[in-house]
Amino acid sequence: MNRIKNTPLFIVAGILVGLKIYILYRFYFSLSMESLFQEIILFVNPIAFSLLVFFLAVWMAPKRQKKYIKYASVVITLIILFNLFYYRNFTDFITIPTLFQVNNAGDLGSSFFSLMHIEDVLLLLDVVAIFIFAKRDTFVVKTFSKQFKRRAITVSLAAIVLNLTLSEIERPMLFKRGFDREYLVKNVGLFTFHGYDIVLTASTQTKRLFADGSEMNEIDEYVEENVREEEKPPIDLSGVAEGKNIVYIAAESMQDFVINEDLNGEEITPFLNSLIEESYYFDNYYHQTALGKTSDHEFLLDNSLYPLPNSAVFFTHAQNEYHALPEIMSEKKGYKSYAFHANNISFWNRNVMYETLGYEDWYDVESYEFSKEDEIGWGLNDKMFFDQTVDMMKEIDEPHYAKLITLTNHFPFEMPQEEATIDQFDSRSVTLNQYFQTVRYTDEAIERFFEKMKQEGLYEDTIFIISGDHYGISSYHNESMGEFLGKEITPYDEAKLQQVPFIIHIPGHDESRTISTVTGQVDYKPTLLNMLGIENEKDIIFGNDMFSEERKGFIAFRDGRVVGEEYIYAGNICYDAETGEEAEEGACTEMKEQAAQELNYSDEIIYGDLFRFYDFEKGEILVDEEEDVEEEEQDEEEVTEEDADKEEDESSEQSEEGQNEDVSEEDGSSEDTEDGSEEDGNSVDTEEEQIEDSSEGQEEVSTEENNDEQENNNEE
Ligand code: GP9
Ligand code: MN
Repeated sequence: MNRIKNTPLFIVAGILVGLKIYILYRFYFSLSMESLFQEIILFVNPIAFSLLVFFLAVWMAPKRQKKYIKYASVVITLIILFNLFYYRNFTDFITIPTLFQVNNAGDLGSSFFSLMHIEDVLLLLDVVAIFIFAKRDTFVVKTFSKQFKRRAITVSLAAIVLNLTLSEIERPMLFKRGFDREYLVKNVGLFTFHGYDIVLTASTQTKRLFADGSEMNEIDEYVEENVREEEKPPIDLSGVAEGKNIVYIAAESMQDFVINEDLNGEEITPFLNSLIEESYYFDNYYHQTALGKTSDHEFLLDNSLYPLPNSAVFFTHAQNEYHALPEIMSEKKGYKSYAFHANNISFWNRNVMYETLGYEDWYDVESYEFSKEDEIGWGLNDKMFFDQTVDMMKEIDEPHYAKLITLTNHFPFEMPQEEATIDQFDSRSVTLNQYFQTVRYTDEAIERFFEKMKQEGLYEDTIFIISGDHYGISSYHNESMGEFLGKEITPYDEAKLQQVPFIIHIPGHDESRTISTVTGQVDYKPTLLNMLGIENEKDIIFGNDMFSEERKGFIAFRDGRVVGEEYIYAGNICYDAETGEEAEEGACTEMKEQAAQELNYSDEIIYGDLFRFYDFEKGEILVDEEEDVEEEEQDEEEVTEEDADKEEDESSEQSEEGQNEDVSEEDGSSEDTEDGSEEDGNSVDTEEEQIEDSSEGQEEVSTEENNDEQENNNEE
């Protein structure tokens, strides 16, 4: 008993609050637990965090110690409760940007009391206990020895390091990639997550703050000279999709090497192979994704901008202004866009980003009915996913753009063997061996989808686009991949392995063709817009219509690799694109430099949120009217003050001649400003001057910064 009584108060508080947070994670939030390892992290994290917070008390004098312990427990509890109420309303955690979204805060306010549950009282018990202990001096509060302080800090820091190490093992690059707020909270805890969010918001806002739109001049010029096409593509599909529904299927991790390929004499993707016979098939089409994987591919497709080098843009820049496909399709042709994906909508921050990009609505895991037996790998199997999606598609508005994202063929490509319809490959890589089975499963699911679309009478009026989002088999499996392909994998082959299938199937359209020009995800937006007959000449894009002959001629990867029509730059070697032989030095230089420049421009747009300054109709930089009005008002105020001064001066008998001259000069200029045309002319001039001045400075800064980032990325 004495021993317990001798325990310092901060330790008791640390344990109580830590346990409370654990109980909250485990029983109040509905966090999905995938493994025992995850369970361990979920327990270690709150204890580690709480110990760190309360152990800081050892550095304080006894009186302050008590206060600190009491207040810390209150603040932690308030943060917890606010998150809990928010979670009950939005199944998500609070972030700074969402907190400032008026409707979010409003929603929460109006339903505040209905979000409180009786069991929430339990979350206050520790605070009450801590207050009583502090008042009655139940536990020790004293000045601690230096040695004790050092030990306390070491223990708490060690607990945090343990937590971060475990979470890094569970989810590598968690902070860089973001994934999902639920993953972050599960692995590093609510409070570290809030810290991360604050740092993230501050850094994105700072970069945004320094941009003034002048940067767009150079970017617009580049796009005009190098990207925008003058001629219509020779295969004129312009307008072919007009008024039709568009269905885009993102086949998870589907690479092109499986198409028209056999395993033990059996076709791996029999349905897609047969579909290709009646479609446009691009067999030299590349994914260009980075850390944000599936979400990067979605970003590339909708915007024709590049993903970011060091973070998932869906996560870090979801509040930016974009000029995305769904928005343009809606404005120009009245299309409504929908996304279907049987995962949590907060994964990759899709709930926020879809709204930004102009999606009308989305259907996530909550919209699908299934039990545990219907799951393969990451969730609902693709066959049931498509079945239920067709039913939902009957209900959505027309014409629509529907994005369907599959899930079964996701790493680690595991599936019940009784459902597999093709043998595994036989190599040292279990991942590659299994891959063929899940790919086949998705192929069958897509076939079923087509059948059901036909049965439901939805097929004829729809244009189907099927593509892979990114690689499934990483270079880690090169040896086994080499066995499958029957050759040793060089950096050249590795680059070519980034091809994902791209198929456009137009029911009732007679022509079919395999097109082998170098194309990539950045080309999707202009291609689709042309097919829809949408004029979009002034857009800022980095891709071309895939059917065009007037193409840039290269596809830039985020890691510095570039695939061109004649050369491929990979692994710091320039290869002949045709033969895979090393080419003469310098053959890749021009293409490489242009690719790097494009990536920089794209990054500048995203970091600076530059589209808020650009008029996409006119292809001009927007003049900030608000700022102009403010400036005008300020000018007017100054003039009035000066007039008042002048009157004062004039009325004073001691006024000096010089002063009067000054005033009359200023007075003269004020007359000029009254003349509307003069004023306009003046303000434009000054603005242009400012734009030129600042654009040089900013260019330098951001290019350097981006180069640095790219180098880092390359090293990784
Ligand atoms: C997640 C799914 C898979 O919802 O799209 O994402 P990935 O891990 O491939 O980026
Ligand atoms: Mn994916």
